[in-house]
Amino acid sequence: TMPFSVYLQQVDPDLAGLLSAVADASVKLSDAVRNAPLRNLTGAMDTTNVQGEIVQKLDDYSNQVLMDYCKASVACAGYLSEENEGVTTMNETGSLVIAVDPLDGSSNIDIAAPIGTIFAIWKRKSVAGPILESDFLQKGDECIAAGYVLYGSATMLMLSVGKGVQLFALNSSTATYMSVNSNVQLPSIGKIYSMNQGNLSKFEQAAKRFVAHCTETDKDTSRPYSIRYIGSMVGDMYRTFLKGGVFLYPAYEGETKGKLRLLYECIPMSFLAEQAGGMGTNGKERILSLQPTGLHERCAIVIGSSALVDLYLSFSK
Ligand code: P6P
Repeated sequence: TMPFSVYLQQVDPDLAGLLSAVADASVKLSDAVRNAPLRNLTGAMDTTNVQGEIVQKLDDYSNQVLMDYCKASVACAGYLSEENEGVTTMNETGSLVIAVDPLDGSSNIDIAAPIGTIFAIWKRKSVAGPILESDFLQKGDECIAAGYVLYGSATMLMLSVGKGVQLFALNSSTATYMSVNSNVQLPSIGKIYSMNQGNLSKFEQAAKRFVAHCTETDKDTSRPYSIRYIGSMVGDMYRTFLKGGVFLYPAYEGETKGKLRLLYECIPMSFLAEQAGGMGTNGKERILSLQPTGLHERCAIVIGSSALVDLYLSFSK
């Protein structure tokens, strides 16, 4: 099968350089995640991030590694991460900006559950020089590439450069990603829903109606569906791409935003979902059409098999 480096030969050189840097960083993170307990990399630091969340040691380490690798990629002009308050200039002559969740699902680090790195890449809007916040406040429809790395039972890289979705598996003995699927298709139907149902009473009405639908007994439509929830978006989304189903973190009643982050969680996952034939919405409209107004802006998300997302949208009317 094709090594990632051969796949990158068909990609625009600037973008290929940055994707190669992110892939190389993820090889390092995969090793760190799997050996964290023995390297004093589990547990929390005595700091909190811009969200007021306690920073896990591995969160900070992952962010540092990704910043180093992006800095070394001359095409990368700017870096945004959940772990950093503002935007960081990388190379003033670079043409690209990257928004990253360095280690999503870090509450799962200490219980050895799947976690991952999520990223989205845009062309900078400013001509050159120090990067600006406005370089990152771009719609998902303007995104030129997005992907994630899952540190699960295997380390998997799923990405798109706008020509469908490709999937690679890490060969840890050669530290090489090898192609395993050149055209990932998110199944249009599914029998799995994925949400923190503990919050159901707080979620908007459409979520309550959707869960009632999923849990109703109806043999003709294979209901009740199954619930699968890891509490780590990358793990829940990887299953959704392969098995179909829908992942939901809806808005609370009376609110429009959800818990997850628009720029470095919801947009990259929605970019991939649409490229794979699925849908990514906030329960009312396409996530890729939303105009971000804040770097760490939150967003509701209902994403996965088009039949299930459409059903949710019908409950939102
Ligand atoms: P809850 C992890 O902290 C995360 O950002 C996503 O990876 C995950 O899907 C979600 O939050 C879990 O949130 O409220 O169910 O614990």
